[in-house]
Amino acid sequence: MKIEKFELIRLEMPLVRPFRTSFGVEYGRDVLLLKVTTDVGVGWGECVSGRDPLYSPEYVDGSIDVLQRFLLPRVMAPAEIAAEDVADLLRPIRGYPMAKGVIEMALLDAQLRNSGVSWGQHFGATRDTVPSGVSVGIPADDSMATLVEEVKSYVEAGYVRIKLKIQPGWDIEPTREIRRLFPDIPLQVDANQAYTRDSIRHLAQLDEFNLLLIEQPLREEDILGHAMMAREISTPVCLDETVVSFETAEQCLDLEACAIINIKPGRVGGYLEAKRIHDLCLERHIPVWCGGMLETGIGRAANIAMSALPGYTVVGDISESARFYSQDLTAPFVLDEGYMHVPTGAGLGIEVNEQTVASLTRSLQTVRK
Ligand code: SMG
Ligand code: MG
Repeated sequence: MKIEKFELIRLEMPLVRPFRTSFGVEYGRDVLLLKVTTDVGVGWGECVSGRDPLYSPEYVDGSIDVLQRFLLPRVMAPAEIAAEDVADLLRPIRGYPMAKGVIEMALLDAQLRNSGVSWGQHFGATRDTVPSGVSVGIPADDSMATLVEEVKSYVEAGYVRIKLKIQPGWDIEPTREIRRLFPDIPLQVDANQAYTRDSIRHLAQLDEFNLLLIEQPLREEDILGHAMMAREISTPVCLDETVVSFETAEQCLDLEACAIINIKPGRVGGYLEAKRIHDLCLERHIPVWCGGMLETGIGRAANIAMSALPGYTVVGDISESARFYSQDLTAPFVLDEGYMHVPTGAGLGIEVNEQTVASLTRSLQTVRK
C-alpha cells in the first residue's frame, strides 16, 4: 500500500451515564480516530487511550503528540507499507501501544477492505455471534440501590455476564448483594489495581460468591503479588493492565500469576499482537476474553470479531452501543438474545457515519506524505 494521508480526528462523545472505576469517573469519552487514505482505499482505526493517564500511562494528548512527532513519520518513510510491517517499524519508539495499535488497525482495515476479507476471516474467527458481557461501574452516589437497579436493567436487556467494578470500601458487600439477587448470573469483578498484597485475605472473602474471576486486583507491575494472590484465593485471578505485550503474557503464565487473560488489543499495541497472545494462551489452555475501552462502533466491530476466535472462551466486555452512547459513529451494535453478531463485511465491516463524526469533532489534523 502507498499511504497518501492520515487524518487525526478527535471527538467528544458524551456517555449515557457516568462510568466510575477505582481510578476515577468519566462523563464523556475523548475519542481519537485515525483515518488513513491509501492508493487502495480508506481505513479506520480507533485509539483507546483515555483523556487522562489513569487506566494506563498513555493519554489522548500524548497519543496525538507521539503520532505526529514520531510514529506517523516513520510509517510514511517507506514507499510502500503493509499493516504487518507497522510493529517492527515502530519498535524503536518505546511505549505508546495504543497510538501504535491505531496505525496498524487503520492500515489493516484499508488492506482487508481492498481484498474483500472481513476482520473475523482474517484472524480466524470460528463463530458468527459472540456472547455479550457488561461492565458495571461503581455507583456515582455510592448506593447499593443504584447498583441493583443498573444490574437489573442489564440482566433484563439480556446480557449474559455481569462485571462489577470494585475498590476498597466497595467490594465484598456489593458482590454479596448482586450474587444474592442473581444467584445464577455469571459474575466477575474488576479492581483496576486498587489493592495491595496486604488485601489478599480481605479479597479471599469473594471466594464464596462463585465468581468467574477477579481482574487486576494489584498494581500493573506486581506480577509476583498476583502469583501470591493466585495461590491464596480460589477465585481465578485474571490480568488486564499487567499484560502489555506477548512477553509479559508469557511471563505471567510461566509464573502462574493468572489463570485467565483479558486481551485488550490497544493495550498490547494492536490486533496482531493480541492474536499472538491468543495463540499462546490457546496452546497453554489458558482461557482469554476481549476487554473493552468504551469503544465506539469502530473499535467494537474489531473486538467482536476477535472474540469469535477459538481461544476466547470467556465472555468479553462486548456490550451494545447503547451501553455507553446514545449515538454511535456506525450503525449501532445491538444485542440479539444476549449475543452480538460478528460483522461480515470487508475489513472492519462497518460504515463510519462521517456526518455524525463531523458533528462531534473537536479537532482535525491532516498529516500528508
Ligand atoms: O468497553 O465495556 C467497556 C468497558 C469495560 O470495564 C471496562 N473496561 O479495566 O477492563 C477495564 C475497564 C477499563 C476502562 S478504561 C476507562
Ligand atoms: Mg480491567
